[in-house]
Amino acid sequence: MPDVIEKEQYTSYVSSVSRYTKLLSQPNVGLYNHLRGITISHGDLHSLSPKVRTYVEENISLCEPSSVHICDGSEAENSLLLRLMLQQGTIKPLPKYDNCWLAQTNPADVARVESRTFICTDDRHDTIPTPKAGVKGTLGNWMSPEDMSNAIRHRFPGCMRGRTMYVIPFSMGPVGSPLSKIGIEITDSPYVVSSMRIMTRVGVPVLQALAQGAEFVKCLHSVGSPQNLEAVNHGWPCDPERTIILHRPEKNEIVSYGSGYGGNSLLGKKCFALRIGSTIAKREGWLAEHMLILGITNPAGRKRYIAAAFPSACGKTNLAMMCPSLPGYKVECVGDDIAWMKFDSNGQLRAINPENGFFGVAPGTSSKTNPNAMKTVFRNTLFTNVAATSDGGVFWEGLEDELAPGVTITDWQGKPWDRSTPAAHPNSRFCSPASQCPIIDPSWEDPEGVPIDAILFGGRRPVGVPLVYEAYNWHHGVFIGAAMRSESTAAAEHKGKIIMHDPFAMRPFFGYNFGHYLEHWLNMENTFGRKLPKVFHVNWFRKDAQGKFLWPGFGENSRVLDWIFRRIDNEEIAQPTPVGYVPKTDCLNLDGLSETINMTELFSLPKDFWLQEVTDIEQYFSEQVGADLPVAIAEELSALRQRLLNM
Ligand code: OXD
Ligand code: MN
Repeated sequence: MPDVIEKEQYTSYVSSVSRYTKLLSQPNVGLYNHLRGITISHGDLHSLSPKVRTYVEENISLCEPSSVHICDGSEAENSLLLRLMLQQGTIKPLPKYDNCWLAQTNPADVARVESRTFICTDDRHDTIPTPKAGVKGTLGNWMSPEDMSNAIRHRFPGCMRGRTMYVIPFSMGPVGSPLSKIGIEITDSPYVVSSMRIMTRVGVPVLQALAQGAEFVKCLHSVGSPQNLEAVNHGWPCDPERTIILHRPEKNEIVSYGSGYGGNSLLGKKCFALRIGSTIAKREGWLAEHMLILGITNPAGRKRYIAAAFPSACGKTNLAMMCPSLPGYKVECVGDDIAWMKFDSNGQLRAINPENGFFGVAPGTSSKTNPNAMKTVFRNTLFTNVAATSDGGVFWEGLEDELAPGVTITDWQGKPWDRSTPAAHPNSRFCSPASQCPIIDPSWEDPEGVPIDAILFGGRRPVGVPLVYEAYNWHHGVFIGAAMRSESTAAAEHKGKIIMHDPFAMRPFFGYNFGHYLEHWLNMENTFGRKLPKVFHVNWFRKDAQGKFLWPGFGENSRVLDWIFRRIDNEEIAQPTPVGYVPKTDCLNLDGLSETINMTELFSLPKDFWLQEVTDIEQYFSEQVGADLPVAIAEELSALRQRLLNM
């Protein structure tokens, strides 16, 4: 799709960006570069560090764009991109709000595509454990570097012909933090540039760090040039039939082709911060995890930070932005999806949120479930695949009570909504700056990170799994993470509601062999003087025999956080069970709760269920992890079975 922004708009934009021009002299702006007659429409290739320049030039040669735009992350640049996307039909304005936009994707490009996501290493075993003969591995997909090169050769040559290549310098984490890392994303999608500007820190300080020789992760993305032209609809170019997402940990390199959907195209997020991030973390001795980070202050004014891993679309954003119902408690949000955590020299685990925004699931978000998200997302937000209202706003399932009277709804595919199908796609998203969250934590950008005192694992478990339990020790905690299971959701391409194993909520995001990942976690306790966080498992989703939730969830989850807070302080409010410590009778604060809770059912441990759970986990470990399962984890499983048998 050709770019049709007027030349004058570019010229006035470029001349308006004075702070930027200090860094990047402009001899090439509007002129032809020696590389295949490419126009450098913004920025100066020659001012880039040699390493960055080589990377960019190699990809210019490969993708053959007609022009190159080196991004500065400025407002002016973003306005230009928004105008371009409006012209191309990628976005529509949402006049009801301030600077909000709606993108509707090709219906074939709505979620992450795990089956087309690969980690590329010389040795397959570095990437995935060997599954049992005849069993399909589910802990990632491996590809050889040769096949990766072939996959690139079959897709990328000339894929940006007639279009602009954007070069996005970005930082995961506050620029300059010892915990942060830099990336460069090359893309042909203005939607990706605008979204990356929200989700990461883009711009001049990153270019300056690069000019001083900072290392960077290479991220190449193209929406592709579909062979089937019908795949280009509504201004959403993509190539679903040939979509592929490749990671080469050895070279800190990501290559993504064919999809514009965020999880596949905003390469700082899942591809860098989790997959490549976890491999860097393994090498450097830290943890890159699929976790929210929240700060919680108790009525006495003491503050603690907690990280929590739940699978995609299981309420991480809701918990991270919770309004506690328990009087005197305050929750503040550091991040809702990813945590990079490292022990400091005092043995304290510290975490940063490497992201700069929220790419949250819209359906289910409402003033009832997440008032803080509702106060975050109606400014400076790029919505994707939500429904539109006739008064210039958005709609999704869960907002029924907040609809202005008389408005009509257009569904996520642009058709009048007839209520027979969801108005918004179940994986529709908001992409909003984190700084807009009314409860953003004052330390959310602290370069040292925040101190983590507890790690929570959890998922959607309608049956058998109690509201909360605490691990006996670090090994037991790692086992609980390894044994995590959850009902499937819409964030990936899976169909139906099945209970899936999702260890550490990382199953789609491991950058290396899960068995080695478990060793890495277990080894965290091997350095003298470390203060290991306590580990818990939570489940807000248990149902009774009639299918009704046993626990009200949302703000009431503060009661569980209160118990966890007090356990961090070693209060004697826990009793042992076969699965771990649970609250002693009357030690979970239910004061003021309007509904009656069936605590016996909520905390019951049906023996048959749990013995079956142990059998399922054992089968999973043996089929999927095999010889790579650390002995310590197998021992934890046996110990759990023994405790259940003695129950
Ligand atoms: C996400 C996901 O988008 O986990 O955060 O899929
Ligand atoms: Mn996620």
